[in-house]
Amino acid sequence: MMYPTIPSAQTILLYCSKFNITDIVISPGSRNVPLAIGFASDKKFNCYSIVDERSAGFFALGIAQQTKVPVILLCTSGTALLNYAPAIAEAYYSEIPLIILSTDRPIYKINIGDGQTIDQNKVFGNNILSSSSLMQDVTHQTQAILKSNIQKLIKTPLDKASLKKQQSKIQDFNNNMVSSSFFKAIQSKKPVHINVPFEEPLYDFVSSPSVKISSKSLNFEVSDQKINLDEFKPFFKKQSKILVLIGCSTPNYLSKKNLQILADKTGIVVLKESTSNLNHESFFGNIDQIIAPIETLKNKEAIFSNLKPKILITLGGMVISKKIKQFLRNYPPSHHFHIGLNSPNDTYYVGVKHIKVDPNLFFEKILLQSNVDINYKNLWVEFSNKRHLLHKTFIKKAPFSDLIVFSVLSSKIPVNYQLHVANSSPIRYLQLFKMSHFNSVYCNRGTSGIDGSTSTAVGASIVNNTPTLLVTGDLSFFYDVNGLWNNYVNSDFRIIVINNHGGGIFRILPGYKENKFFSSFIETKHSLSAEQIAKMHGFKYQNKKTKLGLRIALSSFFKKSSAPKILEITTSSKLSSDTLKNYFKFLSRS
Ligand SMILES: Cc1ncc(C[n+]2csc(CCOP(=O)(O)OP(=O)(O)O)c2C)c(N)n1
Repeated sequence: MMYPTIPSAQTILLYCSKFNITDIVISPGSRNVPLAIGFASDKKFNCYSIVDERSAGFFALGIAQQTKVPVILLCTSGTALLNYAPAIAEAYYSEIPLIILSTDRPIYKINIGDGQTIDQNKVFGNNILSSSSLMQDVTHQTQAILKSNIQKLIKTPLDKASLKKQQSKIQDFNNNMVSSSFFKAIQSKKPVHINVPFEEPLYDFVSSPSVKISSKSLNFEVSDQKINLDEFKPFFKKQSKILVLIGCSTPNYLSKKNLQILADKTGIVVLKESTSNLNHESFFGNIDQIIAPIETLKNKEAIFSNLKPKILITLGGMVISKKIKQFLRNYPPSHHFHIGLNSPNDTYYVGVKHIKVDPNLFFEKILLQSNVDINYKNLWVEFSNKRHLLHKTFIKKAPFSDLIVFSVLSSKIPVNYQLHVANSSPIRYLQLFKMSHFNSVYCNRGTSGIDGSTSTAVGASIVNNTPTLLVTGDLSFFYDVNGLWNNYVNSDFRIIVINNHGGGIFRILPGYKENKFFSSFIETKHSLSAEQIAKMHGFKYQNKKTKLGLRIALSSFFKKSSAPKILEITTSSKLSSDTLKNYFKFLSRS
């Protein structure tokens, strides 16, 4: 192992070892050489090299999304750091832990005309859990510091003993800052930023560290005991309409036993989304399919009032369906409890109460003994069954369009694949199909960006144990094409690009009206294809334009191959939006 001679660089490396943070995504530069080579020279670190920092940010997010352990992002000084911003915001709102290490010039070289410098402090504003800067070591290049010393980094007059004392204070400060930032990222599952100033030379290394970090171990245990669950029991005593809504979550968020309890407890209505990753056939998985048609009915007030829950329980993260948000805002529950260690959102404006415990504990101690109105679920079943039959009838006759692409995909994606879906219409279309056999669906819903889906999927694919499929729209795909510019795309990686030549979502969002500016500035129509990109990055490529063609392509698409594959499906955005509108009209039939 090569330890940089700079004490603060050693400190970071030692704390990474101590906290077992081993995935390191490095973007090239000069200022970050001490850390980049320090990490790369130690076998315990898995180092990944990615040039484009925007892509590197999402790649790291993909890894941490799977492992739930912070991933280090390391970059040089200047604008490099700013390119992490989209991934950091996504990580912050999706509660995924990242540790951003930006290396910097010493403070006396900033804003004086030195190259590649910006003010790197707190650049992510409020979209990050914490931002801090380490103190510059005064024993490294003492003479260079003294030459400027405007900021009085070194107190003079100076002798050996005083320098040692000053450095010891700096070491304590840095130990504290690094360990507390790491602790926050691990504990809160959110991103943190540490800015680290280094003076040159940057290429000096030794074989063992000279700094000492604190040997104190930190307690990461979350104490459930502090929460008195009994105080919530009265809410669940009276016969109640209870609705559980599961947002973005992971497959094992609830134990199998509790999932079964939730399904069997007659009367509790469970709504889930594609990204909930908690499945049971008695859960309602196609929220928009149930709710959207009701909105057009004459007696919608009466129906929605009956479907309105008394108690809303939310689990997991972000909810995708706009329809459920509208419904619960217009017909608010009396109580909203958010269960789990992640942050609650007062999405429905009723004053969410956060029960910060492992959901399994809540289910065993409270929900098992709750008193549920058994007719409530029957009402949901009635609506759901009816819409499902209409859905099937419509799909049989519908023309080849984005909706039909998802209908075919929903039954053809092998269960052993991990599925990553881009924003925004792909994930919304997917929600219309029963995917209850599928337990591994991910989408960047923290901030719903189209800027990092490919990079995230590639990052996730290198740590999950299954093959990975990314389903994306054309704009999202072209936006994040640098997600393929790295050496980590496995041969079993698959991409399906649904190319409707622009942002098809804008034709299906409520309020859309065609006008002469729409095509250029909103839909951003284009005639690009993924073919040359596939060629450039060594992917096998096919393009299909019909349902039969798609079926034929899918029959071999998932088979093992020596290279990754892209399947581009060309659809018409006008026909697709018309078909979706007709679909919801058809579902509204009484
Ligand atoms: C970084 C970012 N910029 C802009 C948007 C707004 N936006 C949402 S969806 C979308 C279009 C996506 O188009 P495409 O990927 O082709 O999928 P389609 O809607 O056609 O299915 C845009 C621009 C966003 N979500 N994120």
